[in-house]
Amino acid sequence: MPGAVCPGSFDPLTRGHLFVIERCAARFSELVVTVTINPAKKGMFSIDERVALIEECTAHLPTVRVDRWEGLLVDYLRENDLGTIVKGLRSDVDFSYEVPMAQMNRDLTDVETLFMLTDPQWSHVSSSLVKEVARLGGDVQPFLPAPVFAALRAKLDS
Ligand code: COD
Repeated sequence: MPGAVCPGSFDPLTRGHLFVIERCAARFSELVVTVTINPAKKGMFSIDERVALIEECTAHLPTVRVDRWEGLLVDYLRENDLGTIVKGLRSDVDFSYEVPMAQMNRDLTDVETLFMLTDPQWSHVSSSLVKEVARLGGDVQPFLPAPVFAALRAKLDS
């Protein structure tokens, strides 16, 4: 299959995200993990930090590269000659949120969105929940790749 894009805020990358990236990487000739920039939303991690962490955590995946994008996702696909969007699904809640975007993206440029079910052990894991639990002193190490956990600890300790 030709290349695909796996978009997200990744603030920060979790082991749920990584599960989806690893499985998609094995199924496409090229997978671009793209951090989408929303100027109205200030995250915990800067865009540079998110990109660097994803690069470190996907270094073992030769078909994966990491990029960033501000604007419509379908324009990113067009500019980079990519034909497919891949998204992780945790539950029917994700499904309800994702379907209108997938339909809108198909209306805009006929791009397809494929969904990859997450592993059940990550179905309750989100970047925002991990950050909230960590801020309140809970142990989030199981949910994060090691470099991300270290970066989160460093932020909370500074
Ligand atoms: N397991 C598996 N998948 C997961 C997990 C997990 N534990 N956690 C999250 N995911 C999936 C999400 O379902 C999502 O598909 C993806 O990973 C990214 O998640 P987040 O939380 O990092 O990022 P979001 O949901 O904030 O990203 C939304 C987008 C940035 C992809 C979307 O808003 C977008 O496409 N924006 C670009 C602008 C645009 O084109 N807008 C019009 C859309 S029609």
